[in-house]
Amino acid sequence: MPADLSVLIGAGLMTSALLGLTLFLRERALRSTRPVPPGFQEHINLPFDAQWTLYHNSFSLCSKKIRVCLAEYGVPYDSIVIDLIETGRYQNISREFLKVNPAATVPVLLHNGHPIYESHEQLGYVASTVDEAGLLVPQDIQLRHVMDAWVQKTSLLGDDPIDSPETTAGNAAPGLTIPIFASMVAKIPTWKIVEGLLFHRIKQRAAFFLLMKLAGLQKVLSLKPVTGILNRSAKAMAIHLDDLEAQLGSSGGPWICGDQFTLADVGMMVILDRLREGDWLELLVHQRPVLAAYWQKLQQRPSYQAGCTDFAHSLVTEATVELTALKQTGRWPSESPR
Ligand SMILES: N[C@@H](CCC(=O)N[C@@H](CS)C(=O)NCC(=O)O)C(=O)O
Repeated sequence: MPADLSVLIGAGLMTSALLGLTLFLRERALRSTRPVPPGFQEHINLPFDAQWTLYHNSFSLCSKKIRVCLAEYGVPYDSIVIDLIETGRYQNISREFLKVNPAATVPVLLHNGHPIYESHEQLGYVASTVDEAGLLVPQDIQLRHVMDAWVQKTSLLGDDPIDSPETTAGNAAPGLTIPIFASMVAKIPTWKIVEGLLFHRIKQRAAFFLLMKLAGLQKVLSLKPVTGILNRSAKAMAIHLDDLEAQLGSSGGPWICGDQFTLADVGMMVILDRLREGDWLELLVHQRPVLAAYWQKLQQRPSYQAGCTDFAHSLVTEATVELTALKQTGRWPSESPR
């Protein structure tokens, strides 16, 4: 090859690489992410058409919680569905959504254009705004403390959802969701997951999804670190559910605070629904009779349909079928987490 041609090719490659890097850095700057403070953000004004706007995902646990809450109150809202990687694409790290939540998570509730971050904060905010009559919030101060404690116990707290399942039942749920994630992500193209590695604030989340995609469901379920997380999360969840069984017994039921359905039951409903989706009910719920009866009653509430089943995602439905089949053929779980 003539010397001046190879110089030309080299220069062309260098220019393309520099152009690629510039475009990547520009895009990364436009999609910069950061943690956000919890609660109502009075100083932030976002475009809105209705008094309440909900940015949410059909599968996300925290999104279900606020949908159920709004349904209980009969509060109408503008619904904006945001995809997460498990439901098809990283829409939560798009430039548009990062203007709504620079932390790149759902749900985000807007009240007259002001965002409220963190789903447990959203429950409290909605109640304090629309619930003068105390429909979902006990008037009795002792019961109010019980409710607050259980809203906390059903919350998903912190940045690493898998790290501390002992903290709350909400934090024990993501670990138990891994099998569903693995099944869902098998149907998502790899390049879409790689987008998360480039732009997601928490790279290990994207890296974990890529690992699940590359390994496949059955392999994922046999990996030692994964079985470790599953066992630890299931053990922690079993303890949270023992507490709940005891609370339902001492309150006299049918709800956590006795005869009043409260925000605490909203939080618990979606966790139990997650256990249904992951085919964990037999192991964790059916053997606790009071809890099993409670779960039956929860499913009869119209808000369960409005917040959970009306949003059933086909990839989740398929995942549940797949996991049930794996269990029935004895291929999973290899050991009982209890
Ligand atoms: N503590 C937050 C948790 C928010 C959160 O982590 N949401 C998940 C779905 S449940 C999410 O948006 N994940 C997207 C991602 O990490 O890419 C809350 O309660 O709102």
